[in-house]
Amino acid sequence: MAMERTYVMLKPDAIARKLAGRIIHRIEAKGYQIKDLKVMNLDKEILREHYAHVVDQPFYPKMESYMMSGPVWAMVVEGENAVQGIRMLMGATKFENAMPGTIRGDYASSTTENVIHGSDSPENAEIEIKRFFG
Ligand code: DGI
Repeated sequence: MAMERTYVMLKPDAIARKLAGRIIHRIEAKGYQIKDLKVMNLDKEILREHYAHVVDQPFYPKMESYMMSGPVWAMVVEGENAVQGIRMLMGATKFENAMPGTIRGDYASSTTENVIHGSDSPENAEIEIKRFFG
């Protein structure tokens, strides 16, 4: 398996609800390394870029205000097969499909307020790391 980097973001509800430590513990326990981490406040511009694939969806305005409701923790996470591995730790996008034992399954309160982002491919991981870390 290949060493990979992925972009992970703890979303505003995770920070507001003080879940960051518990979520980072799960990432470390799986054997991944946090290579970079910063606290950020996102604006409309970076959100429209990051969520370009859903910007025309009816839920977008609600998601945009949620994503701007407080700081996020942006992270570069490294490990073997880290892109797919983080997606598995995260759980499904849809609230009703996120399995118990996954981060979203255990902590998400809706499909919008779903605690965590992780890149969906190695290619997007590199684009997203550049987007958030320059
Ligand atoms: O990569 P994911 O975050 O799992 O999912 P995605 O890239 O398909 O969608 C990006 C975000 O958009 C997702 O984390 C939450 C939001 N979203 C996606 N589909 C829906 C949604 N929000 C609502 N309310 N309803 C949806 O059907």
